[in-house]
Amino acid sequence: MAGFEHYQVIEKFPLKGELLEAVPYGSGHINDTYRLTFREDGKEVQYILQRINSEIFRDQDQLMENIERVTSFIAKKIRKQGGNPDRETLQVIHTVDGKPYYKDETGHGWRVYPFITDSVSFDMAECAEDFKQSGYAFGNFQYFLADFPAKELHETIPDFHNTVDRFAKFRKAVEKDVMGRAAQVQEEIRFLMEREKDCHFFGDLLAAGQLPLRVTHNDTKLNNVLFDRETRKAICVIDLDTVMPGFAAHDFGDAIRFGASTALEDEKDLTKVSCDLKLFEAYFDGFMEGCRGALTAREVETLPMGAKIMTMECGMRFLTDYLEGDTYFKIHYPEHNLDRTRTQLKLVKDMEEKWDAMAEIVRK
Ligand code: ADP
Ligand code: GN1
Ligand code: MG
Repeated sequence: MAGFEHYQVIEKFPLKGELLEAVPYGSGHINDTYRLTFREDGKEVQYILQRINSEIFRDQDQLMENIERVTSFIAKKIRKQGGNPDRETLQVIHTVDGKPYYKDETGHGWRVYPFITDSVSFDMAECAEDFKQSGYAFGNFQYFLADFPAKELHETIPDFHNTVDRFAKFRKAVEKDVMGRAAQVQEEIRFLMEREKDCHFFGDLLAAGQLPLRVTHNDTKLNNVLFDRETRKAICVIDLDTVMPGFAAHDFGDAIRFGASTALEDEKDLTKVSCDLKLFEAYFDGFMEGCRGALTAREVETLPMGAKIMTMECGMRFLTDYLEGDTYFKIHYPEHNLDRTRTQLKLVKDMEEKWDAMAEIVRK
């Protein structure tokens, strides 16, 4: 099959039948994802095969342990509610040796999930109702995990949403300027430097005992939720690599950053990029419904700040990667990370201008 060469990996998993197709799938920035189609007893059966990014996820045993624990915990809750765990949560398919993933000779981990059939994911919200659905799914995800023993989860990427630490790494990248790109992005650097104090917001509240740590998803982009193709209901939260203790407002905020934007994350025409308050409100409603009253009043109050800080942090991460020579996020052309940076900074500016309206939506 054109572009696919990992046949020896497939053999490590108990997948039966004739392989009809293996194609790259989805638009994630981190892992290499393939959709496999087999013909088994006259029926077509599909799977997701993923090469886990071993540069980013250093301890893949711990990573897969987290995912198995979280998915089996969620599956029990789904069953109790009369739902269908085959459709509403990911489930890890073990290797023929009974392991949760296969490590190849180069140290890369590979895992297989059943493909959730008749599902789609979106890189942009097509309507407020879809986005509200995804808010419900992520709120519900948090609700399901509210009594999960958070301390037993491994930190798969240390300091993942520690914005103060992200800022320090960004500053270092500017100082080192290994690619000689800093001169070209002075405006973007200044924009972020002027907002350094915002980076402390959540850490300070935690230290003051004003916010709880919860089990959060930490990567709540719209394309990390699968929708039923027919009913357009959000069915399953995916991409569980970063499930760790965190703040509810970070999960809310990262979703707003990506899904309430009126343009794609890498749109070049910045006049198209803004934060749509109707989408913001729809997500808020869905998220609150999904959380089922679990959030404290203080947490709810911090949700708009979660949106601003997650957007700023993501812009900072894209710019750091651009300055460091594009070693973290997958890029499809040389200035991809710079285009992504610019949309995020435009969104931060737009959120600052719409601040009162955002605060009013969560106050009501
Ligand atoms: P990344 O970390 O690179 O973002 P994801 O786990 O999010 O990887 O997978 C990339 C894309 O593959 C998703 O956005 C989704 O479209 C699709 N996908 C992942 N897992 C499944 C699954 N079990 N069933 C159907 N589609 C899936
Ligand atoms: C990455 O894996 P993916 O594409 O869903 C990244 C997120 C960023 C996002 C920006 C593990 O998410 O943190 O917010 O790109 N995931 C990781 O689009 O770094
Ligand atoms: Mg993803």
